[in-house]
Amino acid sequence: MPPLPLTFPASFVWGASTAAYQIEGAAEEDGKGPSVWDSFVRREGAVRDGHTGDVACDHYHRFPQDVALMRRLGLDAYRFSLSWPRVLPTGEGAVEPRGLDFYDRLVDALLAAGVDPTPTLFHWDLPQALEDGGGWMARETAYRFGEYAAVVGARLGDRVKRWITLNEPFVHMSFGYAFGVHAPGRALMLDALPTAHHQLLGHGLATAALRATVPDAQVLIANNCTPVRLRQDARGEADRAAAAAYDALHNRLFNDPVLTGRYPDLSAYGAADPSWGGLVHEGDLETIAAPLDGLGVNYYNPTWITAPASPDSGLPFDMVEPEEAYPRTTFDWPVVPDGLTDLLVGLASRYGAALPPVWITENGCAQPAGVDDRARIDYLAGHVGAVAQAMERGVDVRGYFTWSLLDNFEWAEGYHQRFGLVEVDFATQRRTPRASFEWYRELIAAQKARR
Ligand code: IFM
Repeated sequence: MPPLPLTFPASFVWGASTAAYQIEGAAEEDGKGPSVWDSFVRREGAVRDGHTGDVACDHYHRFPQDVALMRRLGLDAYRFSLSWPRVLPTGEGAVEPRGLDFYDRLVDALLAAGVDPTPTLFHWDLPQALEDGGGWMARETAYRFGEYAAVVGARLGDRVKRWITLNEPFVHMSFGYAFGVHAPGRALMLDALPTAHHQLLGHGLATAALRATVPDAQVLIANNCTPVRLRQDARGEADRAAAAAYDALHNRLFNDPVLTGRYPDLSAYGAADPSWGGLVHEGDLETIAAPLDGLGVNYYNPTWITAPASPDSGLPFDMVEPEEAYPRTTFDWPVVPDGLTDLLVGLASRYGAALPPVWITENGCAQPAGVDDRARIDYLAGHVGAVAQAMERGVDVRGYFTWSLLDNFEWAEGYHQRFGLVEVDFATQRRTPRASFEWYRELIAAQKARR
């Protein structure tokens, strides 16, 4: 076993994350409306082996068992997402009380287990009815999101204090709307850029709604962030420009407006005009930049960039493989813990006083099936250590949520990629804690013993 990392402050929050469509199942139960994922999984070839989230981990029915696992783990907090169409089947209008009741019961069970509920309002399962009206390409969706935030804030806000608005708007824009490999499966390429602005506007409106409905709300956004790296053999001016362009699209497009009230320079993507051709209305950036209590950072690996090899590539960068032989996950993602330290130190240096406390809202790895997951322990130990190093270098990090508590539905990969501290047998729904569960339990217990 790798040594347990250094001591963290007594107030440091240890958590684990999941998302509604990936674990809940009960896709058509208790009045839930269809989401874009319910539709997408039925498209021929969209998801490996035709897997769907119809049942997933059946968490909708088995949540008491899952909360018991969290208690055993000693989690301080649990990050889950609310299914918008479970609460508002068409995304707006009439509330489905049975959907809200489910989250009410979950929140009560978590509190009874000493686990702080940390819901995310949107983790990619947009109500299909809203997608039919344009989805995140339509400005109206942002207003509907603000209204939905007010509904759940009013119901849960007496007990839930830490809220996350969006999960990874970059990934939703690029995979869902630009490449079409995730729901809603639209392949708009650079024409998908409006979905960035509309998600961010929704974030701002939801932040205002939560502040209005939840006394002492702490509001965060969970952005997927990557440190952009250059290979040794590609460090010319054009490579640096390509890296800056990629950084603008993946990181700064979602962090800058929220933290500084400005969009980065997107001229490399044909959006030179600051209003993006009239899409950004007066006052939008003020709404988006409403002060936050924390920045959620989801980190998996760095991205290596060079100048595009072909002038016809359509993008101002190429993604390449690193020259180093890093260990790989079953997703073939390189394992680079020091990328997390670089990322956090880089955020602090870029945003300075504008950076609120940082929360690692996702970090974890896909590993082979089986409970003896030594590679996951190495991954987690390395990354928790990387957080400690960033904190030693002055970055204010308040919590760490590993992805994920359970094996679950990994989007286009179906059930083929396993990220859980707990193995799930999807035929029987049997949960078996892995060696990494025990390792994380001991880590948390040791940190708590020092409190
Ligand atoms: O499973 C996903 C999660 O939904 C969003 N962040 C990355 C995870 C692993 O791919």
